[in-house]
Amino acid sequence: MDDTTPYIPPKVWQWEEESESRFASINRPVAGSTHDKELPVGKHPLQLYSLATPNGVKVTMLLEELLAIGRQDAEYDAWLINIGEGDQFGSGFVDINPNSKIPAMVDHSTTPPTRIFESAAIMLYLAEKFEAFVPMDGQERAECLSWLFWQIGSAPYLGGGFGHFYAYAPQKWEYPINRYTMEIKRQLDVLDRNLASRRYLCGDEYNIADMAVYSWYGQLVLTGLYDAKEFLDVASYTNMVRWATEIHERPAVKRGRRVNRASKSGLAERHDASDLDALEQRQ
Ligand SMILES: N[C@@H](CCC(=O)N[C@@H](CS)C(=O)NCC(=O)O)C(=O)O
Repeated sequence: MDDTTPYIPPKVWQWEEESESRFASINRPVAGSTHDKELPVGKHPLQLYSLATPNGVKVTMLLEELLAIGRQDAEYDAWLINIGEGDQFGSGFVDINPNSKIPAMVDHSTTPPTRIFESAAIMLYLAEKFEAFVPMDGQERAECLSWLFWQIGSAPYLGGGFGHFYAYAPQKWEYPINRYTMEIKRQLDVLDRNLASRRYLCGDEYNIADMAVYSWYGQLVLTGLYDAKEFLDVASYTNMVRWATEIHERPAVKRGRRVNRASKSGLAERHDASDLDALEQRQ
């Protein structure tokens, strides 16, 4: 691509395989599987196929929170789906998520087993199954679902928009960076204003909406997702920082963030609570 020549779109777009993008090996304009690969199945009813990105972490946070309140039937196997290697296009994964994105889950406690994809759908499924971390009726439930769906609608501007152009695109282009920075700062202000009078997003109770929003926006302001803390002046969103810090310190959140993370501080796969206990003892 030559930046000095303005791009004139052709009448019909044609796919030219990219070479410069970080995502060149996984970007395709078609759906479906690229190769045959069965998914492994472990000993627990809940089988999670995921990676410790913000979309993956919100589900492992919830599973660890359920275990922390004593729901032993929330024990799960978590298998690593390496999206950089194209595991999301294996036939077994596409069977449980035709959209080829992590996270995806299968609940083998039902006959036939239930497949669930889309992180918020998985969270709602689990929260309803275990009757925890989601209000079951009334205004509280409406508020929780509003913030949960807000996250799903808003985060693509953060990840696919701001994060892509600020951190991953081959060059820093002012137009998209300005456009998405404006939107992300507006979203941070939405959260900050809501949290000015509330301990958690929906009031006094911590629920799946907090987990989902924390995994993107909390990690953005605390851990420096996209290395943009200074650029976005995240410290100025003081209510957000207070809320995110409280969630960040929860033991179950710390455990959930380590699952499906192929690094020294994490576990590529998790098959038992003792896997995380052993990792915590080592560190
Ligand atoms: N709306 C989906 C988004 C999932 C998603 O975008 N997952 C990314 C990782 S964070 C992925 O699997 N990307 C692989 C690809 O695009 O091929 C959800 O919330 O589950």
